[in-house]
Amino acid sequence: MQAVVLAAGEGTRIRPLSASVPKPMLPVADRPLVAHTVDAAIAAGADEIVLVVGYEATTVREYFGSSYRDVPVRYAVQHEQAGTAHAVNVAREHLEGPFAVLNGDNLYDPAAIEQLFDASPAVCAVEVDNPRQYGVLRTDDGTISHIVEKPDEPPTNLANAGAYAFPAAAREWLDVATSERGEHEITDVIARVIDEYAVTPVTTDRWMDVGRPWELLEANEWKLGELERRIDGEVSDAAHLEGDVVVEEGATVKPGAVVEGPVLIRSGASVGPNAYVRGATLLDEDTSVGNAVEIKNSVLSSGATVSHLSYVGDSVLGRNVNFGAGTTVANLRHDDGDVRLTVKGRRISTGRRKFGVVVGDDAKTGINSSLTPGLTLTAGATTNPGEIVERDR
Ligand code: TTP
Repeated sequence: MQAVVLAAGEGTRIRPLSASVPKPMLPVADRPLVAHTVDAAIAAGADEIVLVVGYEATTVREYFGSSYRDVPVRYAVQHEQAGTAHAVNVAREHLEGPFAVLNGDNLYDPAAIEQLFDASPAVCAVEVDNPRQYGVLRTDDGTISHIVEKPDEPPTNLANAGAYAFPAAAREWLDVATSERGEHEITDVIARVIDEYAVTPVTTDRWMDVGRPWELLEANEWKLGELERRIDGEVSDAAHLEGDVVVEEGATVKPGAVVEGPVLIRSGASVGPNAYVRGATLLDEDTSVGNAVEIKNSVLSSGATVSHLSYVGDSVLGRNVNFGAGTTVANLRHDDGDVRLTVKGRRISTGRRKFGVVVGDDAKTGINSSLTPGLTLTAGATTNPGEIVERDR
């Protein structure tokens, strides 16, 4: 079966992390988010991957090339984000038989994708507490009888988990009308498939839609939690590694460092003397953690540097970010309330009591900067030495 993977979105809600990297290419453990989706499709038996790309498409093309894990990869370019059905429709010329469609910014349980392929035609479903925010499915006698997008009165709490196995005939049903939201939505394609076929719901317990910065942290918590201890890099005898820690070849851990898994230290990364790194933390390629720095439950994207005597907790740092010595991130509010973050100009709750900061690529902090919980620094932003930074910049 061919698998169409939707990776054309910019990820406006995850700005500034998507300033120059499309959301599907943001790091989740040892690979980009979308590579987890592609890997799940390949493990389920996909014989060809069709990637729908748009925003910053080159990054996606460079990663996957024309063949990935010996499976051919083709590309379809969506020039404007006109909706999920529109995205699949631009891949139409590549489709030759039954096909699957997966969201490139969702994390799936690979076992569920395998079941989905086996049960085709089928739709992946997940039980949620807040069905009003999703496409909601109704089932009768073990098949899906109805799908409705973001209903005021959801018929069930079974949400569409953004993974579908369609019959070949669906290729002709992709050109759907514009919805009330002004998009060509895949929900309307699914509705047609439900009308014409018995469509199986494949329920999954574990699924994530990565839309906002803290969800990238949560995606890493999930995938780093699956690590198994492996030490291929250079670790000092005087360092202490506990639990599921992976040190890739070409990474170094200096004397006195304490690393408590799950932690992934990727190739070219270095953990300085007396540093304390604790889970779930990703130190991506060529990152540098200085002397006596503490990093907790955070993502340091490739090339990021945190200089000596700094603290970073529950935060996401973009590529080549540079924290000056003594930079301290606060990740807890005095009132113990959930930390709020700016998403598309609005302050919204992360739902997390502990959350630090989101820092765009190439931003730099001056020495002894103090950063308050829920702060966003845009790509290339700077702070002054000794500054207390309470407002986004
Ligand atoms: P969304 O999360 O709705 O859009 P997005 O990824 O651009 O993020 P944001 O809302 O923060 O701007 O998209 C769901 C999936 O479908 C995602 O994998 C991107 C993909 N998509 C396309 O490929 N083309 C489209 O026209 C749309 C709307 C989505």
